[in-house]
Amino acid sequence: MLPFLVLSLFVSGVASDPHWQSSSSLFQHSSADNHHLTKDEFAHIFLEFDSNRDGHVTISEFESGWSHDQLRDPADAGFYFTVADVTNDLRITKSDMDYLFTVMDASADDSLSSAEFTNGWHQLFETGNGHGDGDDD
Ligand SMILES: [Ca+2]
Ligand SMILES: [Ca+2]
Repeated sequence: MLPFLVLSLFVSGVASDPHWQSSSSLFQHSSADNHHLTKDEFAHIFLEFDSNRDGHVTISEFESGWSHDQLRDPADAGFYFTVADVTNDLRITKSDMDYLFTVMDASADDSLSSAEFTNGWHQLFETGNGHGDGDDD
């Protein structure tokens, strides 16, 4: 009985790995060659939450994907979503992802190095300063 319980906890809780916990592990997880992140690989970070596969991530998809991982703080979901939803239309679409990618791609060569990604991620999600237009009310 107990081994089964432990196993099912493991499968439900740990199977989706906590890679959003750190930007460098997120980079390693997402980059095929471990050196660069293409625009598609970057988009895939967000599209992992797109449970109905329609190409954009709604807040409810994001929140349910997020809370799947017990190691993430559920209170962070809304914050991350708000930062990623650059266009403020309550869905993370290709335009949002392209914008975030372009902001992070300091050398403008259409790929993100590990440094560009971790710096950009830190700027966006760890300082809470993703929207630079001062349009808070
Ligand atoms: Ca969707
Ligand atoms: Ca959006």
